[in-house]
Amino acid sequence: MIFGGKVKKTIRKAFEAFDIRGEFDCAKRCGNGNINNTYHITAREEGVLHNYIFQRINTSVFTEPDKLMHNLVRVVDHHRAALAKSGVEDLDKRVLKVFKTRSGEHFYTDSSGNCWRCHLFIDGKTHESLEDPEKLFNIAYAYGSFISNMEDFQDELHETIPNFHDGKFRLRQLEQAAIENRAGRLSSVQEWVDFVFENSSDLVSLQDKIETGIVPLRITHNDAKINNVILDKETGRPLCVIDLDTVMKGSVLFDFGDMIRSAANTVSEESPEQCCSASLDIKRFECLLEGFMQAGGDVLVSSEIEHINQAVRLLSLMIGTRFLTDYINGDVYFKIRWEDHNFTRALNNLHLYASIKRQSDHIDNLIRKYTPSCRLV
Ligand code: GN1
Ligand code: MG
Repeated sequence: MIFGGKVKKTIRKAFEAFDIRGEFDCAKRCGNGNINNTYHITAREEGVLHNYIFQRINTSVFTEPDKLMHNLVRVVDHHRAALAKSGVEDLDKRVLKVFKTRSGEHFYTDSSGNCWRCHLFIDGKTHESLEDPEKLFNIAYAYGSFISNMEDFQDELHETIPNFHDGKFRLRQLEQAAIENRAGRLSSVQEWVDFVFENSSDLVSLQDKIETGIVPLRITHNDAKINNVILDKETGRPLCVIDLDTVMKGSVLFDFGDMIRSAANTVSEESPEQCCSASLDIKRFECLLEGFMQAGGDVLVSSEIEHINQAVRLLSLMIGTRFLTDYINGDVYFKIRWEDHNFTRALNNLHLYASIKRQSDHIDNLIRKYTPSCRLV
């Protein structure tokens, strides 16, 4: 979608605040984020086109954009240095290049209080759903490499969203939403609220393991969805991991689980028609497991490997719970495009969760297949 009028004016103003090349040409909405708004902007300079990504940060969700940008810049600098050291040449395609404003900040606040950031556009392809084994492997390889690259990261990162992947917290949020029933929708979704509570041990147990130190924390991506890896348009090789807003302390299991729930589901999270048939495609699971282990397996410790299966259950149930909670609350967190959108997303992930549970033995066998025997407990 190309914009005119007021939106264009606002974006143009944001563009002019940044220390970047070219004269503003046009802005198109892009990406499918549930939180921030993303625009592809082209600018002209003596017949040459420059391409940028502008994002309006959702400050109801990311309440401290300065801390968010602090994290982002540290993380991209670290990745850039690591890639340069290993001889990678096309660095601007392999890691986000973040621009500053003319006054030297990493984000710009406009007159309405909106926060904007800008980075170089990477010409590649992202996917919402894939069956191609090689591309799935590549996406997982990118996330495995991300974890492995962050192993020697020394800086402290801010917690951009507290309790983000804390299953106990997400359960309490659902409980609170059900008590308040603010949008009057509870009775229509009661059976699914009951479903989450019947399965609540899967929301709680990994968090217990984290709290008792059995499962370690490290720096993780925390939004390892299928569409957050840019692949090369021609070759399908992984170029760049994007959407670094929630890179902070977490468990690698969150990333693995998020990757599986978003990339091995037979139905897209956004699909209203087939959400009841959402299920785990074990073939896609295997490609993803192989790619992730190949790139990141060496840095995983036994207690992480031991809980992979649990993590796959946790992340599908947790996001299903988050969508259900938001639906009951009247859609206050995730952007929606139709009335029952959040319920669709919840149903989709809760059906996926049920399917993951049914295939637990199969999942365990595959985890054993791709884990070096010395790491199995
Ligand atoms: C949100 O906006 P997007 O798609 O990058 C959410 C993730 C969810 C995802 C569900 C900050 O991410 O946690 O997994 O939607 N991000 C935030 O598709 O809440
Ligand atoms: Mg995100």
